[in-house]
Amino acid sequence: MKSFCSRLAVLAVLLCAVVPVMAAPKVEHTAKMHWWQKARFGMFITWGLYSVPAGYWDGKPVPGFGEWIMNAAHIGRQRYAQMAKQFDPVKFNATQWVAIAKAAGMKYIVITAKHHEGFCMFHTKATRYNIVDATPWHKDPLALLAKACRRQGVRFCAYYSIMDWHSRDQAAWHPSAVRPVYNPTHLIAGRAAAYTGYVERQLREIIKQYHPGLLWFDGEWIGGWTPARAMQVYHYIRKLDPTVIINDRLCGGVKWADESIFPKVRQPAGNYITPEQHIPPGGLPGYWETCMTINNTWGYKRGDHTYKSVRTLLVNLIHCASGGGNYLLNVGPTGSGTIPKGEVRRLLAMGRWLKTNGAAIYGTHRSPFGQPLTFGYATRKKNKIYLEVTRWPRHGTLSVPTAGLSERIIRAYLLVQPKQDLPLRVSGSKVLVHVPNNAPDAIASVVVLQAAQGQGGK
Ligand code: H79
Repeated sequence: MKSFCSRLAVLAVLLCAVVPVMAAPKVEHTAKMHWWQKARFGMFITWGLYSVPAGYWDGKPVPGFGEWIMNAAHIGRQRYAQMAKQFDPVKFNATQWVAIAKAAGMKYIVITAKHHEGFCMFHTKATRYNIVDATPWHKDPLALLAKACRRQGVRFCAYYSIMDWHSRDQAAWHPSAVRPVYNPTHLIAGRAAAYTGYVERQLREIIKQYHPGLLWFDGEWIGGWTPARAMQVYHYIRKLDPTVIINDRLCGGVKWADESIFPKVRQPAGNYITPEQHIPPGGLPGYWETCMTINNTWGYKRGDHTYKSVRTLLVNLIHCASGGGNYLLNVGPTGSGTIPKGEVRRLLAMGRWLKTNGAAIYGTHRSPFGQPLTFGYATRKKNKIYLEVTRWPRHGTLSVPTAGLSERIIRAYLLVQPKQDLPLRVSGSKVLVHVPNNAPDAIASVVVLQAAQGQGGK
């Protein structure tokens, strides 16, 4: 929507004005990010009114993401809002949702408090357009999930869209009684302060009522959402709770497409960078998290069974960890309140792998090898280097290019057999590890290299 030049201009503004103000003191930032960085794997939950039509409107399938149906099917505000009366997710079970995340090895959940559609999935006094007041269900899923998270030791977090297709303070891109196109909306002249106030009231409720570990903003590209407005909200949040982590999408103008220029900024506008639907091959410097769909939609679409395989999902998680980033994997619960079986099944399979191989993922740092590895990926924790081998060698020798390593490798073993040394020898700039002929795991087997104590590493 914006040209590269105008984005560069925005970046220049950010560098000069926003960055020094937004950047938290280094030590505090590091401490605040600690739980999140260790977590490595989270669950995105995209749930809202759009889960009711589930990708169909007037009996016809609507192309695009399920949660974009209001925009894609050109549904008028009033007609769309009528769906609240049919939203009765009686099968919703917060304990079970959190248990699924936990069994998948996910350490945090991020649920849509309000998506672009503008419907609030929590009890708010700022509008009646919320799940407690406007649906026959009358319950607050965010309250129930926050409680279940606390009980099960999973971090509760919330997603919040700045773009709001229902808001009277925002005008549709193409307002029309018959064929509205909402995206991108713009703030109506003279209403920006009112909308910012609305956002602040809701964030205050979210922070006070549910104590989220992080706020995941989105939809910040709307017209009139200036860096100054974003800053105001940013400081408002920090005053309420300085420990809340904030992603990089609160500030208008900088989009996820700008990763190529982000590394040049010491501190992005927010606490971490959010690539969407792709994994930067060699990772990124600093804090980052790839969010991704498990099929081809975020919000539930009936009949979308285009699920990624367990192998793809696990390799994605490993790929993120090896680049020093998190993987935020999405589920799209149905209008009746269940997480689709095909999604649950895949998550549980990931959890089984993590149960035996989690040491290679949680609390690790990016690969110490300055290059891609032919056999898979690497992560590290202190003096241990984990090799997640997705292409097991056929002839019993794993060849590790150690040229970039400053340390000597003194021992190797399989993560699942920690007491049994694997023979190793140095050959030129490589360490050759003698491994069994058969891979211990069909998808990714972890070989641990132990480096000599006291050298390098974190
Ligand atoms: O919540 C998920 C998405 O709904 C939201 N971000 C993730 C986390 C998101 N908002 N915008 N985008 C993602 C960019 C994608 C825009 C698209 Fe479209 C929506 C592509 C197809 C539908 C609008 C219509 C832009 C292009 C056509």
